[in-house]
Amino acid sequence: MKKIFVSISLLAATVLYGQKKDYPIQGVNFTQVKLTDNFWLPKIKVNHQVTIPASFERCESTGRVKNFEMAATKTGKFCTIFPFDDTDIYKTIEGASFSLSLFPDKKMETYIDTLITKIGKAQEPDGYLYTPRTIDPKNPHAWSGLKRWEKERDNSHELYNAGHLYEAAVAHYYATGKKTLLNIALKNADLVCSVFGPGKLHVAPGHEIVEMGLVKLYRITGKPAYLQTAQYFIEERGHYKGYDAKSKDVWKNGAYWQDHIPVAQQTEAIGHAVRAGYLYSAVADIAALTGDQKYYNAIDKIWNNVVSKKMYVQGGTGAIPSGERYGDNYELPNTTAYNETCAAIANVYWNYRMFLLHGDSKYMDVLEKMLYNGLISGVGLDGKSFFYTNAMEIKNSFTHSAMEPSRSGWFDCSCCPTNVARLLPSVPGYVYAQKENNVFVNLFINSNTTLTVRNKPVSIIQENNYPWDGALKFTVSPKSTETFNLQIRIPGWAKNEAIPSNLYSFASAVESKPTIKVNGTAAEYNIEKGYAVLNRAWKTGDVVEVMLPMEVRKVVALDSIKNDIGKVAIQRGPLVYCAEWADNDGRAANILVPANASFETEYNAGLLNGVTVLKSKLPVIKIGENGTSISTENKTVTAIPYYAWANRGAGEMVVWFPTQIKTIDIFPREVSGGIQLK
Ligand code: FUB
Ligand code: ZN
Repeated sequence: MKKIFVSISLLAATVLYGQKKDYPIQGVNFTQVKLTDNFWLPKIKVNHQVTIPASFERCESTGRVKNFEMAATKTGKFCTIFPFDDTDIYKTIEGASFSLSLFPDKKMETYIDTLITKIGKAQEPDGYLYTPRTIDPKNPHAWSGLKRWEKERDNSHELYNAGHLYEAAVAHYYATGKKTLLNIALKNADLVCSVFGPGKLHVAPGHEIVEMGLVKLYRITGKPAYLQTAQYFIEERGHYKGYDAKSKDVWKNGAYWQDHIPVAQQTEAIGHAVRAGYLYSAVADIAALTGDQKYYNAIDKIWNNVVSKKMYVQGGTGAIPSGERYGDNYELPNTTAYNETCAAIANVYWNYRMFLLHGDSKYMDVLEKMLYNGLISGVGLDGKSFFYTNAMEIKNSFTHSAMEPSRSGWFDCSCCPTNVARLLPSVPGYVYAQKENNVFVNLFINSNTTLTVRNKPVSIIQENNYPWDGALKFTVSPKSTETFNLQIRIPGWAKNEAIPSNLYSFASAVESKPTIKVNGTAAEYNIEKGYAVLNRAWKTGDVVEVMLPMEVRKVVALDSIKNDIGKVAIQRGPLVYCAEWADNDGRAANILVPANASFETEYNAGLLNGVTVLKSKLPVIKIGENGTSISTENKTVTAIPYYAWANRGAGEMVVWFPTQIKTIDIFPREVSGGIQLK
């Protein structure tokens, strides 16, 4: 299979169009990093073997594919629920394309070809591609409006569908070298660029992603219109006609769509969390490609706001079910936490771009937090059961109707499963990055890669047992001796920092510090922007050993988060832990973790595909049989990594543990409209 690397097309764009500005740091393409590990590689294989085929199957069985067939012949009636259902096919093609680069699969490739043929036939002659209208233009989907684009600002999702089409097309082109989907995307993008812009139609897209997609098309083609239109869509925000500056209601003031004030003036993450994450990613792209300082300022401020006031301890964002949106500062309720899986994915895209802009490890710390916790919790170990929302707490009494105590194979609005399908195979692309003679090591995953440093091949082999163990080994082999900086991320959690802000902190500091050896001898290094910078003339076979202390840590929240007062969360390495009913006699909401509690670690290969569990003898609340008395008894409690919960049926789960009886919430009834768990 032909593989085309991002760097080649970037180079082409630079040479052809003289474009100079870009991210100062360049990512290392995911195809260059061959994973050999026991954590990510099995997940990515399950994604290839189970998730992607299951998603395609659901796209067929629910009528999503049929919508394209009907659009081709302009007969029938749009037969699924949402006007963005086309995107499930695009996202699965994107995931499958990434995956094909890792696991060549003729059958999957051929199937994608048949889908692309159907997509092409559904495209109107001028490039318009949107089955909810094309099937029967006189009777479009109720959200679509009678005229093209007239409801884009609201909910038609025409440009959202376009954005996912572009993302899929670019992935497919890179993976296969085929231009079939790319040509469809370019035709659509040309239409979009001809319709929207100064002196043309004005709109702030109702659901962002078209901006990121256009930037990717720009990178491939170097065509300025794509970049200009992406920038234009960002600049269109903040001119919402219904804007009511006094209203705190995100529906009335435009904030749900991040359209309340111009992006350059935005300082707070607001509104629908997935929309926000895609917007902030695109703003980073535009900041990098234009060098415009106002965009740097805006996303830096928004990032600080999220990380210091709006992020759950497992990296989740978008706390509020109504509107799937960010809450106010410090509004992070546990019983009703929404935390859409797509929001975590959008934030991975955003944090990665922030790292490429600034070269600071704090962005990768946050990315790692989301990746290992609140993102992969969205997919079951079987690869075919998903969470749309990622709960922070499930109690045996009642839970909010928006909270999911158990996973589902698909949803009417199935954005999350197909988003997971595209994110997972791209994980190898987050391991390394480069800037001139600096090689950044961001993620610790067993892998082999060959990079080009100063025009010479340098191979790096990673060997570790991460995230279970903090011992990391890197074998660095330049073809011949070469001097460069190996910059290894020293995670915040290994330096007594729970998150790069004061929102969460470790209850007590640990003495042990990360250590680094080169060829067996303690290494000299500087810390720059969170990276240990090892500068030397590297020789073939040089071995770097890093030891990251992996004590079990108690995490406390700033008192401003009312819901976490008097409670602790548990973290070890990058993993946040939870207690689940299945390991604790059917309950978890009755567990106390007093200040002096300590945990033992135990690797259990047979549990949840192999996990390190934490064990401790802890007081557990017991309610007397007559229901009029309570007492505590000491029991051995087991905590599992948060990402692995809900793989053994529905029941209680807790992330934030009360430290004393006075902070335990024995039978919360705070929410109406709940569902009864068995
Ligand atoms: O609107 C398209 C997708 O559906 C959003 O990103 C999700 O939050 C869901 O509402
Ligand atoms: Zn989603």
